[in-house]
Amino acid sequence: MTQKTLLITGFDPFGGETVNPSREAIKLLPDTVGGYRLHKLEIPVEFGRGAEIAIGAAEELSPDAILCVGLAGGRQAMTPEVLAVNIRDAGSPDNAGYKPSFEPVVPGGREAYFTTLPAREMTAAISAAGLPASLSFSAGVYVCNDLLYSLLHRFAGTEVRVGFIHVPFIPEQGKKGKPSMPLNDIAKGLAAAIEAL
Ligand code: PCA
Repeated sequence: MTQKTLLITGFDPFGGETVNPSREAIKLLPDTVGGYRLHKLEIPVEFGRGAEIAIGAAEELSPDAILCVGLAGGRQAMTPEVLAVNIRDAGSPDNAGYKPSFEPVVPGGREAYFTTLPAREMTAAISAAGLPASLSFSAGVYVCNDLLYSLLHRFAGTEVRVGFIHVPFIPEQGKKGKPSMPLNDIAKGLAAAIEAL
């Protein structure tokens, strides 16, 4: 069996936090999962530049698939994303201080793209691993959506499949009253999702 390649990305901390569970969780994954050789990449929480770094790495690596992971604080489950929209709108500035207000990700680009990874199967696989999962129909309009839209736009019509999973806070972030998931469980859920690709 030939081994496939997966580019998997996690984000830097943002919004005053000191950790981002997405970045920590991908560090815990082994180098090979479900027939995929993993290539891990850390992405800055910056509109445009985050996507450029991911696209540059993908053009060099020619992966079979790209799976991006980000934090969605407040969600209580791991949520594979169904679509990305051509909107940038930030409630607070990104890590470069940029705070767009209803701008396109790609001027003239189509309104939205569906993910090209099997989001429903990934959701089912995470659930089957005994972890909370649900399908999400909005990746928001912040940097995570910017990254997903940009990658889907760049690799549209190619064989490179692209998807995204938002993950909850981890308990160490100390968000009282907000749902969280242990970091190990997030990593286990990601591994289950990759096995479903
Ligand atoms: N979550 C943010 C950006 C980086 C991250 O981990 C988002 O959902 O857009």
